[in-house]
Amino acid sequence: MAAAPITVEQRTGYRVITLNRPDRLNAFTEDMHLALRGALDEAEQDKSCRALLMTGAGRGFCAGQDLNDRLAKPGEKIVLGVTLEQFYNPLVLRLRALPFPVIAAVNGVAAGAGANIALACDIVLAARSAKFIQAFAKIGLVPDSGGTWILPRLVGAARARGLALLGEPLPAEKAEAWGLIWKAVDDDALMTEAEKLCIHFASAPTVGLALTKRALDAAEHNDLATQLNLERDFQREAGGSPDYQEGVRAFFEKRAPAFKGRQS
Ligand code: LHQ
Repeated sequence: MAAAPITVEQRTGYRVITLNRPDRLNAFTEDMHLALRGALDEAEQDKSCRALLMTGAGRGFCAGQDLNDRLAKPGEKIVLGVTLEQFYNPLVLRLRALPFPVIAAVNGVAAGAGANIALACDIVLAARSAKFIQAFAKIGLVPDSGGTWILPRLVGAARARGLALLGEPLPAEKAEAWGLIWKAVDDDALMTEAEKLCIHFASAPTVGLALTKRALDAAEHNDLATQLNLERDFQREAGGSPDYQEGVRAFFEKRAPAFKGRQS
């Protein structure tokens, strides 16, 4: 029997999803997409889940689309747009919209859609030996899974163009220096550092953090006046949450807050 394309571990307050096709550097197949979609549904439905950690099994994070799955046989026409519409586009939007922080622990190479799915996560940690490759340029494709949207926003126009048009590997430390990712860490510290973040988020004021994610995404297309109005509305909502009351009380009582997160 073939191994499951992803594994899911439930920890206290968070879940770990591991892409699990190590012999193909965790390249995506339809089965993997469907399994991941199901795992994200379950994480979102579980109100005790307050963070998600995504990583890859073996030496790679994800090599993007499994090219065997999308190879046209003679006389056959493969319409790649359909694959994006059915699988990659909803996945990227879903990761951004999840009501808790999503952490990518990039343990090795992240190429093609694999790189851009990592970059769609809220906080990207990478092992020092990992690299990010906009591999599309090497096979006649266009950066997808949000690559053309997120790259210029993270690293600026000049670097985005260089990365997208050349498809050269960008090592983790340079990715950090360029602002593409949050941090590069020693390989053997990657999972501990990523788990530390999840443990932090597992007792954080999740409702406020979810609103923060939405506000930052909305800021990508709003003008200042619209964004100020959105901040006002979200602050009203956050300010009405039990976690805000608890945060302020704990501050004055000089103790650690006991936030309830999504269950409050
Ligand atoms: C793979 C793959 C792979 C299958 C490594 N597929 N087997 C969306 C919508 C629809 C269609 C098209 O695409 C998209 C989005 C995309 O993601 S397009 C971009 C697809 N990805 C790529 O073009 C990357 C292809 N892979 C590579 O360039 C290299 O494998 C990298 C640079 C990632 C890693 O290089 P190495 O560390 O030297 O490893 P390797 O090349 O030896 O790979 C290990 C094995 O994994 C190998 O199989 P083998 O049987 O020889 O051991 C590869 O064939 C297999 N593999 N990526 N995407």
